[in-house]
Amino acid sequence: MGQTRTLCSGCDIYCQVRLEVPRSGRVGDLRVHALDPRPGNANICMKGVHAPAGFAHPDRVIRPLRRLGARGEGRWAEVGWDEAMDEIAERLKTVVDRYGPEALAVSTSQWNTQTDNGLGRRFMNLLGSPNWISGVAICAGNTAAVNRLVYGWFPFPDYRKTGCIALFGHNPKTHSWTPIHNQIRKAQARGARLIVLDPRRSENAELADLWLPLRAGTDAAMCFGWLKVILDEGLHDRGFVDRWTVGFDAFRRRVDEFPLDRVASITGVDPELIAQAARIYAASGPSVIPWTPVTDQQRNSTSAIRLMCALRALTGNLDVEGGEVLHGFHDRIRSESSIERHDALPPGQRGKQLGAGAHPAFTYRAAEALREPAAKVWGEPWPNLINGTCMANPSATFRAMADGDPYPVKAFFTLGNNTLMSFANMQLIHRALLNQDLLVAFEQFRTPTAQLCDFILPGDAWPERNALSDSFGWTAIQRPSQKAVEPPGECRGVFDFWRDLAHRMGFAEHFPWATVEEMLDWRLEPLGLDFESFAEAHPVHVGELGYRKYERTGFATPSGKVELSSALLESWGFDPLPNWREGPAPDPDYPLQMFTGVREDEYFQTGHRHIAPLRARKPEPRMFLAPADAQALDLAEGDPALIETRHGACRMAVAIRADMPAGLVRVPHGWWRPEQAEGDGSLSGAWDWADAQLCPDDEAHLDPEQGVPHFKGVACRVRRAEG
Ligand SMILES: Nc1nc2c(c(=O)[nH]1)N[C@H]1C(S)=C(S)[C@@H](COP(=O)(O)OP(=O)(O)OC[C@H]3O[C@@H](n4cnc5c(=O)[nH]c(N)nc54)[C@H](O)[C@@H]3O)O[C@H]1N2
Ligand SMILES: Nc1nc2c(c(=O)[nH]1)N[C@H]1C(S)=C(S)[C@@H](COP(=O)(O)OP(=O)(O)OC[C@H]3O[C@@H](n4cnc5c(=O)[nH]c(N)nc54)[C@H](O)[C@@H]3O)O[C@H]1N2
Ligand code: SF4
Ligand SMILES: [Mo]
Repeated sequence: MGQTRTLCSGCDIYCQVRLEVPRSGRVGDLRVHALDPRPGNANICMKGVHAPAGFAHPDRVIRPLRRLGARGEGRWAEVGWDEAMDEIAERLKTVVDRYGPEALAVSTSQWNTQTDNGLGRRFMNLLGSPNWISGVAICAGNTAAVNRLVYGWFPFPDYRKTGCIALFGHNPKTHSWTPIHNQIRKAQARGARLIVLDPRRSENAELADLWLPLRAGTDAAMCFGWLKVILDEGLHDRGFVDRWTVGFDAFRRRVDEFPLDRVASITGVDPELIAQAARIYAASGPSVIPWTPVTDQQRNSTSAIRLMCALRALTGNLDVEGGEVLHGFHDRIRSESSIERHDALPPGQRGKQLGAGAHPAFTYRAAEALREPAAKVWGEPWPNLINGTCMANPSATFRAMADGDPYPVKAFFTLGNNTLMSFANMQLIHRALLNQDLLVAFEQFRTPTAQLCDFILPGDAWPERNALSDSFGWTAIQRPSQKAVEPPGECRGVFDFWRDLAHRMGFAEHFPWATVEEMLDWRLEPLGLDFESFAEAHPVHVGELGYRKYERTGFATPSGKVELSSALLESWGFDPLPNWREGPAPDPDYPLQMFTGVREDEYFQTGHRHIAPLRARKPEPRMFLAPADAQALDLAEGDPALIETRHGACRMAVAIRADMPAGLVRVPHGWWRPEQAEGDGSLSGAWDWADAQLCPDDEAHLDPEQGVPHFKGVACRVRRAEG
C-alpha cells in the first residue's frame, strides 16, 4: 500500500491526514489515518474516517447528467462531459446576450471543491458578473470583511501561546473542528483560561473556567458590557489607543450607554459574572476571541464583530504572540486573490452587484474603498479573505433570480453548495431556482438543489485531486493535499469546469493551464519548487509572520489605524459606531425562540447522510427542548413535533435536553433524506426537515450593514405533530 498526505475536506478545517492507498486503486478501499495518532494530537473525526464509504456510494454522480422532463421530476440522461459543457456554454451565451453578464450568478463553497484556485472569480470578472454568493456570507467570509473594515485583515488566534480563550458560542469538540478542539484543550492544560458564552450548557461550557449563559442573539450587547468594564477600570492599552486608533472618544461615549444593568437586562446574565469575564479576558492575556459563526448569523452581526475587533485591539491582543495575528499572504506563493482578477471587472459592472446598495459591508463597495490601503500594506489590492470580501448579498441575489428585481438573473451555477437549504428563506430560493433559464450543479450527489437543475456535473473528491490550501486566504500557512486515487467515471475537478467553460466563452488566453498540477506549479514558482517537490518537502509551510507589523506599515484601512468609528460606514448612511438594535416585539402567538446550529458530529452541514455507519448513529433530526418546555407542551422524548415560525414549518422528533434553557429551541441544520427517490415533490425530505424554511430574511431579521439573516433567536412555537 502507498501513502499520501492529504487534506480532508470533509469539513472546512482541513485536517491533514495520511491516506493508505489500496492496490485496488478504488476510493472506497482507502484508509484514513491521523498524521499524529497520539490522543490529544489526532486531528481526525468520524466524518474523515468514513469518507471513503461516502465516495464509493452507489448514488454518487459519476457521469454528467442532463435533465429530462420537468424540473425536479427526477429523470436524467447521461451525457459526455464535452457535450454537457458545449450546451452549458451555448445556453450561457444566450442568457448573457439577452440580459447581460450580470444575469449569471454563482454560489459555491470553495472549501469542498478545492481546485478553484481563484478561477471562478476570474471567469466571472472576465465575463462581467459581480454576482458571486457563498455560504461564507454567513460563515467566516463576512467576519473577514468586517474585520477588514476595522483593521484591514482577519486575524488568526495563536493558541500555542495564549493565556485566555473566549468562545462566543463557538463550540469545537471531538467530532467538530477537531484540530481547534485539540488546541483549546492543550492551551487549557498549559493553564490558559477558558470563558464560554452560550445559552446552552455546551461541551465547552462544561470545561470552562467561566460560563456566561447569555440569551440567544445578544452577543453584541455582551461585548458592550465587557468594554464598559475594561474602559471603566482602565484595563485597556492607552499607548495603543493614542497611537493606533481613530474614534476612541466617540466609541467610549457609545460604550458608556451600556452600564452593566442594561447589559444584564438584555443578555440575562448576572452583572458580576459579566465583569468577572471581562477582567479575566483583559488581564490574563495574551488573549484570543476565536472567530465564531454564531455572530455571523445575527441581526447585530456587524456590530458584534466590530466590538470583538475593538476588544482585541484595545486590550493589546492584536498582532502579538499568543494573541491574534494578522498573517498576510505567503510572500512567495501566488495567492488565489491575485489570480481572481477583480481589476478586470469594469467599475460599472461592479456597481451592479446585487444587494450592495442596501447592505455594502462585504461587497465590492467595501473592497473598492479598501483597495489602496490593502495594496500598500499587504501588497494585494483585492485580498479576498475567506473568499468573503467581494460578495453579492445572497437574499438580494435570490430575489433577482425569482422576481427579476432590480434586474433578471437567469443563469445560476451551484458548485459544492446545497444552495436551496443553505441560506435563509428556502421558499424564496426554491422560486429563484425554478425561474432560471440555465441551472447547473457541480456535485457529488443528487441533492435537493441538484434535483432542480438542468445539468449535474460530477465532481471529484478530496482523495482524488491535488490541491494547495492557505485556509482560504486567511493565513500564511500553506499545506499541500496529495491525490491518492483516480476519480471514478467522468468525475473532474472544479478547475476543469472553469477552464473548459472559459475556453468555450473566449477566455482561453486567461486560462493557459492544461491541468490543475500545472497551475499549482505556477503558483509555487516564486518559491522555486513545483507542486510534487513542495508536497514532499513541506507538509506545512509557513510564510514569514512577525508581530506588530503595523508599526512599519500602518493598518490596511483608510486612516491607517484601527477604526473604532468608521467613516466608511458613515458615508454609506450607517451608524459609524457599533450599536445595539432590538429585534421585533414579542409575538404572543410564537412565544418560544429558536436557533439553528449545534453541529451534528456525524455530518458536515447538509452532507454525509448517505453514509450508512454515520446515519445509523443518528437516523433522524431532533429539535432540542428544555425539560420545562417539553413538559408544558406535553411532549415526551422522541415524540414527533411541528416547529413553526411566521415564515415556515418543519416536522421532527423532540429531544429533551437538560443543557437547554427554558424558552429556547434548537433546530439542527441541513437535514434531508438522500435515500428517498426524487420526483415526488418532497425534494427527498427537504420540505420536511430543512431548517432554511424556518428562517426569514425580511429586513427585521437582517443585519443592516451586511444583510445577513438572524439565525440565533427567531420567534417560534412547537406542538405535537400527528402521525
Ligand atoms: N439555513 C442555514 N443555512 C446555513 C447554515 C445554517 O446553519 N442554517 N450554516 C451556514 C454555514 S456555517 C456554512 S459553513 C454553510 C455551508 O455551506 P456549504 O459548504 O455549501 O455546505 P452544504 O450546503 O452542505 O453543501 C455542500 C455540498 O457540496 C457537496 N460536496 C462535498 N464535497 C464536494 C466536492 O469535493 N466536490 C463537489 N463538487 N461537491 C462536493 C456536498 O454533496 C454538498 O451537497 O452553510 C451556511 N448556511
Ligand atoms: N461534526 C461537524 N462539525 C462541524 C460542522 C458540521 O456540520 N459537523 N460544521 C463546521 C462549520 S461550517 C462551522 S461554521 C462550525 C460551527 O460550529 P460552532 O461554532 O461550534 O457552532 P454551532 O455548533 O452551530 O453552535 C455552537 C454553540 O452556539 C450556541 N448558541 C446558539 N445561539 C447562540 C447565540 O446567540 N450566542 C452564543 N454566544 N451562542 C449561541 C449553541 O448553543 C451551541 O452550543 O462547525 C464546524 N464543524
Ligand atoms: S474535522 Fe473531520 S471532517 Fe473535518 S477535516 Fe478533520 S477529519 Fe475531515
Ligand atoms: Mo460554517
